Amino acid sequence: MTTSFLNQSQIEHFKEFGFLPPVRILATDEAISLRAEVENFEARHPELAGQLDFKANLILPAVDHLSRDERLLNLMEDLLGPNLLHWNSTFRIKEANTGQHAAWHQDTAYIKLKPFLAICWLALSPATQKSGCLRVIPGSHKWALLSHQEGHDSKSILSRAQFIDEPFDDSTALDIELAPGEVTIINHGIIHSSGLNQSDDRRIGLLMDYLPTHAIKEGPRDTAILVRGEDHFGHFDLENGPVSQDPLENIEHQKRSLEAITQTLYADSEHKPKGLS
Ligand SMILES: O=C(O)CCC(=O)C(=O)O
Repeated sequence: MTTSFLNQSQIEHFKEFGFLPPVRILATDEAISLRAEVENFEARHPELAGQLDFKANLILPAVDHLSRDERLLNLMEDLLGPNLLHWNSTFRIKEANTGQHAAWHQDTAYIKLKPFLAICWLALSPATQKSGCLRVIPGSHKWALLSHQEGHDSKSILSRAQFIDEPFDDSTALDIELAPGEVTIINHGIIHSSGLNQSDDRRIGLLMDYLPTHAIKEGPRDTAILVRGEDHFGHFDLENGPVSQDPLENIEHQKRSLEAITQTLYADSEHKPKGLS
C-alpha cells in the first residue's frame, strides 16, 4: 500500500498538458548535498564527467538512492501505476555564460517507447529564466511527432544536438522555473527546449526516466531497474544499481548498460556518447 503524492488536479494537468507544474521532492539541503556529491566526483575525475551523461545512477550511489526514493516513487506511481522501471538518469549541466542551450525537440524522435516515458527533471541549482530553465509547449505531447534533424552545434547540451526543422506554433511556450529540490515531470512527447545560462552559477538538472513495466520500446533490447512493484512483462533486462560505493569501481559495470541505452539514443547518429569514448 503506497501513499499518493499528487492530487487529482495535478494528475489531470499532467495528462492534459504533458507536464507537471513544480513540486518539491527534496528539501533544499538534500539538493545541496547531492550537488556537492556530483561536483566532488567531477573535481576528482574531470576526465570521467561524460560518464554522467547516461546511466549516472549506475556510477553514483547517491543518484541510485534518489531514483528509489519513496517520495519520488509515490509521485511516479500516481502517473504511471504501481509497477515501475527506472531506465536512466542523466545530468544536464549548463555552465554559466557559455552559450550552451537545448533547441526545441521531442524525445519521441529518438526514443520509440509506448505509452510514454515520464521524465523527472530535478533542479540541483536554481533553474530560472536567467539560468536557462526547461521550457515547454503545453499540450504538444498530443501533437504528431515533428520533423527533427541532428545538428553539430557544440553549444547544444543535447546528445545529438538535435532540433525541430519544421515550423510550429511556439506562442504558448512556458518556462518552468524550479528551486533546488523541486521537480517537474514531462511526457517524453512534449516539445521542449532551454535557453542560455546567463546567471553566475552552473545550471544543474538531473533527469530521471521512469516507465511502467508494461511499456514497450522499439529497437535494441535495453536494461532498466525495477524500482517498485513487480515485472510480469520482461520487456527490459533488469539490472541492479551500482556495485560499489566507489564510483571508479562502477565504470566497468556501467559499460554494458551504457552500450544498450546509447544504441537507442545514438541509432544512425554521427555523434558518439562521451561515456564510451
Ligand atoms: O536540461 C535541459 O535544459 C534540456 C534537456 C533535454 O531536453 C533533454 O535532455 O532531452
